[in-house]
Amino acid sequence: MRVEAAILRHVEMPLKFRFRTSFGETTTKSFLLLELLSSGLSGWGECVAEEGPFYSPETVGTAGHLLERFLLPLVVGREIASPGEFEARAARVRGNRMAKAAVETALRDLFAKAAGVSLARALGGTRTSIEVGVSLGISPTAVGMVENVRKHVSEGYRRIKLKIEPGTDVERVKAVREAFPDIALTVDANAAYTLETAHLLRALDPFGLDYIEQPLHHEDLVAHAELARTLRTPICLDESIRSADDARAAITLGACRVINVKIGRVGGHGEALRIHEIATKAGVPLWCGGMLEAGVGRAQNVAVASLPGFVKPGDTSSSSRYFEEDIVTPPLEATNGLMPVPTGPGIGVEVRRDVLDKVTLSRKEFHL
Ligand code: NPQ
Ligand code: MG
Repeated sequence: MRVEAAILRHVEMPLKFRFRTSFGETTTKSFLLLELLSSGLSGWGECVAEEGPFYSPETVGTAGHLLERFLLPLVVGREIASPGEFEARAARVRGNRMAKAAVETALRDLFAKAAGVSLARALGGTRTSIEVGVSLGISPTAVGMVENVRKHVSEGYRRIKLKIEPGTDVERVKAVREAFPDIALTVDANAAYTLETAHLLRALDPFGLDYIEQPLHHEDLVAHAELARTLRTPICLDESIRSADDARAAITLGACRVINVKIGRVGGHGEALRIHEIATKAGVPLWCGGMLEAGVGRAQNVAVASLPGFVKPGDTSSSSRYFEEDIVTPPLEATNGLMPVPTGPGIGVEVRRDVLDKVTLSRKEFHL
């Protein structure tokens, strides 16, 4: 097919809550939204890079630069036979995976729409609904944390993940576990610990966590392997896994027993599928992470999470938890911790252009 034009929007949406992690706090979601046009169809990709380089080195600004200068010229005004052909053309661009994923996911949506199939099925997804959990930010008090957990347990979410940082970690986990002895509970450190502070992580072993997510520095697989030998709780890697090669290395080293897949972090669905193959063969369970996505990115997540290797509840909770009004319809909503996988063509949800216009800060069009 021929991609006739691209529209790149910078969008900002207020969040319904303050989200605090070990690396910072946010109250708005700012992101790039890419629309690729071909023969009357629109393919949509949401770039998950944030304003600041704190979760990942990429930002809204760097991704905009990469898209405009290096990535969109690889597709706009050109024939392209498959999303894989974009990956091949973009292979000489190093890193910048979130920027690449914006194009790759938009192409996946476009090709699935052209074929009249859902993106979930085009990727090899088999589930009709996916199990979802929630990721809860660090609250000022243990009591507040327990109340937040209570709310989401009562809504039926299948797993509760607590963001943690050194100092409040053991107290918070202990309080939540005592209030809810039987829930599936995990923690996410976003790389806030070192081997020197790892005794705090070992102190979490008695609480029966399903896993500890990304405890150590994102570039240190060997340290994670070392930590794993002193912990009973499995380690799940998020930031450290940027590619299928990283996944293979981490599994081989014993650095993790669970992997969080984020499409943006790994550069698109193609790389996510390769991680899926490696992890499935190795018996490593996967789940789909989240980046506080609006409707387009959330639908892209639901599609990949419908693959058979995604066996643990992911972070793709209801859109209405995050936003008063989402940019897609129907909104992606979980009931009793189950999110239905859309069956319509492509991502299976429609972009609401009236809502999108209200939250668009700027817009650029690209033609040949
Ligand atoms: C994680 N997400 O798994 C991330 C990190 C994260 C849902 O826990 C703005 C945009 C703020 C994306 C904060 C969840 C963010 C963000 C944290 C992603 O590690
Ligand atoms: Mg994480």
